[in-house]
Amino acid sequence: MKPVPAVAPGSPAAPPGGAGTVSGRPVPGRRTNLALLGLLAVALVSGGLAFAAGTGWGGPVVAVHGVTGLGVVVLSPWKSAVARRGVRRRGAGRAWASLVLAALVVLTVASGVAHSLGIRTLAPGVSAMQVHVGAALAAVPLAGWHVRVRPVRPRAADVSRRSLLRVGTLVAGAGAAYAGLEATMAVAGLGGAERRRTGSHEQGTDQPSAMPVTQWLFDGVPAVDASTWRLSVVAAGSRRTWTYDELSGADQRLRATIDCTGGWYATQDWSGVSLDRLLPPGASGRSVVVRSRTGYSRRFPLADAPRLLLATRVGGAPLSSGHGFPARLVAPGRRGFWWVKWVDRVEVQDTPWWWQSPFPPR
Ligand code: HEM
Ligand SMILES: Nc1nc2c(c(=O)[nH]1)N[C@H]1C(S)=C(S)[C@@H](COP(=O)(O)O)O[C@H]1N2
Ligand SMILES: [Mo]
Repeated sequence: MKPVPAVAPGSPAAPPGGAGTVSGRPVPGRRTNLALLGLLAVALVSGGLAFAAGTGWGGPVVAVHGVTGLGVVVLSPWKSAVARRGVRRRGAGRAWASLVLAALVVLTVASGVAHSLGIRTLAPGVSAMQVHVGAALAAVPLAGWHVRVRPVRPRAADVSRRSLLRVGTLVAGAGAAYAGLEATMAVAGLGGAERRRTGSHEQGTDQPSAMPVTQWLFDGVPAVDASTWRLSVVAAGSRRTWTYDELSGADQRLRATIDCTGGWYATQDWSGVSLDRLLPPGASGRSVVVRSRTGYSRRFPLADAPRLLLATRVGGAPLSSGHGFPARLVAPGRRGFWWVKWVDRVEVQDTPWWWQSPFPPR
């Protein structure tokens, strides 16, 4: 056993500003840990909601996400003091899993800020947003374990006026960091200033070929032969099929913005036919499933059918294979993963629209 130097916390021998103190003051570990846990939980939930949100409530959710995420940075001097104290007591060998957790949280925050600043690609084919979400999700089981072995116990006294003031100070600090970052981006003319309220950056508006070809997870681009392709519309116990020529004659136009959770958006002029016009008159049910020939699908409220466009053209020209030829859904106000590509089937069902995985499983 190695002799451990006996330095009592707070004793004159403890270095000012060293482990266990911030600005020479001892750090109350329990409250720091509790605050960090709260921030991480809110950041995780708001991040997930930001992915699900369209344009309506997306703005406030993304702002809450940014503020809590930066709150982690504001709290980090205190947390690192607590952590260094723990490592000193127990030794780094027993803290490795906690150190991996810390590294993942640092990576999550750094890649989130990088994305916001407009640094969107971290390595060839690896976006900042992919790293951001990947690191955050990888941190979840480790954080669960961390809290299990070192439980943070809230106490009744935690809801005192004093601690409310502390939380207020923390939120104000995080809010200032958020506002400061936004202002810096605007002043420095950095890419992040033109972000949409979902946090996405503009890419390829009115230039469909400049718009990224994006798959949710595992889909590949199928080669579809327009002459043999058929769209099946199933409703009210009947099935009707449409050929490409029948469908591409339709010319309902819609200018709409696709906003991918990968962090980009583009506004285009789409044309095609709205789903309600494809359905037989009087088709009843609760939801309409729009399915890709790849098997990818999303379910929508039937009442939305008039506002969902099955597009065959974008910017006046037929869709490219990557963007969904021969037909893809245009779902205004919804995130990109709802915009099903290579559609070959539309079916009205009695199942409620929310009876599906919140994010596509494939
Ligand atoms: C505990 C986990 C997380 C932390 C600590 C965190 C932290 C952050 C931070 C600091 C930013 C930069 C904010 C800014 O500069 O304005 C950010 C941005 C972002 N994060 Fe997270 N995040 C977490 C999890 C997630 C998850 C799970 C998702 C999605 C599923 C997500 C989605 C986003 C998005 C879309 C942005 C861009 C927002 C913008 O540009 O304003 N985050 N995050
Ligand atoms: N069949 C199918 N449709 C899909 C996807 C997919 O993986 N498979 N990805 C969705 C996602 S996440 C986005 S952002 C848009 C991207 O459309 P684009 O490739 O035309 O830009 O398509 C959506 N439609
Ligand atoms: Mo996407």
